[in-house]
Amino acid sequence: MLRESTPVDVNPPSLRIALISPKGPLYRHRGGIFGKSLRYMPLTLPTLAALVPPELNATIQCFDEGIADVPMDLKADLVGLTVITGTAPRAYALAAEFRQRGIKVVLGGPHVTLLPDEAQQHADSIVVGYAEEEWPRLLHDFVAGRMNPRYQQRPDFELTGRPLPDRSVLPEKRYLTADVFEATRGCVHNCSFCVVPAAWGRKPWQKPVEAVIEDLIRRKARRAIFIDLNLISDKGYAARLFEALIPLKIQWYGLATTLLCDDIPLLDLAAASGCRGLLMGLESISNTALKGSHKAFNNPEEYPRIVRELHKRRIALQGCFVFGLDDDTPDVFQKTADFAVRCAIDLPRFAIVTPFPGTGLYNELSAQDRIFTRNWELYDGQHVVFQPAQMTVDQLQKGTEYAWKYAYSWSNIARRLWHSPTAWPLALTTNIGYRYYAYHLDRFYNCDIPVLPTLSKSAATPTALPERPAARREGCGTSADDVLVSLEMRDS
Ligand code: B12
Ligand code: SF4
Repeated sequence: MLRESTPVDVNPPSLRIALISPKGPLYRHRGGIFGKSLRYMPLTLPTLAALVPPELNATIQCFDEGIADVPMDLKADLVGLTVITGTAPRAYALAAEFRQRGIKVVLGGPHVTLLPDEAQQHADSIVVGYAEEEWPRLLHDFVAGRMNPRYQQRPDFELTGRPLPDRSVLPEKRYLTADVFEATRGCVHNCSFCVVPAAWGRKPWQKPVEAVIEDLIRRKARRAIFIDLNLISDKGYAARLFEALIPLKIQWYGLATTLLCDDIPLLDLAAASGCRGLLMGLESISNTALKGSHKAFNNPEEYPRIVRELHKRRIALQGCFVFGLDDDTPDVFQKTADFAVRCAIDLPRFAIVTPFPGTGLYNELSAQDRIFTRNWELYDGQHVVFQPAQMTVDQLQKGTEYAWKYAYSWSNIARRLWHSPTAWPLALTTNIGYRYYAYHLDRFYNCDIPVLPTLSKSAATPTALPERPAARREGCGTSADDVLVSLEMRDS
């Protein structure tokens, strides 16, 4: 099988596949928040590339629009696009352009899994759910001239026996790190705003621990990022993984729920295995709001202890809060930001709650007719897309901005850092990066990318996009060079 990290013309092989991760307002090579200092290699395209059956003798080109736009003269027999909600307009526009040129288009990813009927209208075929079995099946069918319009993950799907991601399909030098790993998928919880249970159910899938270790050793990784949304979904598996990591003597960063700090032996094991930073979804300091979001296992009274337990073990915390839950009143911003400072959270983050389609929250707000835009580009945790219960759209937007500025004022950075377990220079650099971001939200975040600037105009309006509301800014990100910071996921 031929693999290319940069697109070059080759003699026509039996099958030319192009895999694309389309850009969105946040993740794009110019103007977004993920500059090189924050950009780590995405795993979706390397995972899909590794799944292409060798017997097809395919040429695979991969394009991550976080580092460069897809070239206009792309030549391929089949294009596969990965789609999240925020990138759906761009993905659909690219799909229309390629289809107009006679190239078959396959769509997959979280948004396709959440809204398959919508995605179907923009593709020759879609893959719903995880694609480890269906993508190779689709490719064989394509070559045989009988590709189906839809492939669906089977109920007995497992992550065992899958090939390791092929990171050579992306140019490693364009990323801060390619040492990005995945041990598990899914989550056992059911938080109402979360895409994971909505898209994939509540089963925790696991790669064999040996396969994860093999991947780490093969990469000679010293500092690893685990993208798993909740590494401790299955505590038994987590313990086995952490034990197996100890001999590697690496440092690692990942995501877990606050429940890790209820299990001190597991927390000790995580620390011993090299855990140096965790992202946790604290979400709210209101028990009522947490209960309403089906996340009652978070207890705000415990947050100070959680921070202390982590700091004792030299683990830094990126603590994420969301604003706009129905229990939130206009004083929530000051109270939450104050709380984050008092608790000495290393990196507090504030997002606007987003009702991603398919989630319980979306269904609830939709039934109450409170969603005022379905322009998917705005579904990113940075924009208000629904009518909040106890404040105006503007209060929610501006209040979130205020919380950022408050938490990252010089005096509050100093108060938080006093307790930080991270080496001072790094902790300070990271906080300065966040501070810069907090004070330039408008500049960093806007939806100013044309849906299809590089390709022909004919396909620029394939979707009737809904209106863009005036209220749009905010963001969460930084230019600081810290892998923990780059864990930009909103979960756990
Ligand atoms: C790593 C990650 C990132 C990274 C890298 C993103 C990237 N381009 O890969 C960064 C930090 C940049 C990022 C940013 C954001 N992310 Co993100 N991210 C993830 C995360 C944790 C892992 C993705 C991953 O690599 N998974 C491993 C691969 C192997 O799995 P996969 O992508 O699902 O692919 C499998 C299938 O879906 C399918 N598949 C996927 N694509 C395709 C395409 C084809 C053709 C086929 C056949 C199959 C297929 O096959 C694969 C193998 O089974 C996911 C959560 C999750 N677990 O999915 C969130 C997630 C994708 N992110 C999410 C969000 C909201 C964001 C942000 C908006 C957050 C923010 N406010 O900053 C930004 C937006 C970025 C953008 N593109 O505009 C949401 C998306 C929700 C939605 N409906 O849109 C998710 C699902 C998290 C969540 N629970 O809310 N993210
Ligand atoms: S928010 Fe976190 S804990 Fe809740 S379902 Fe999603 S991944 Fe699981």
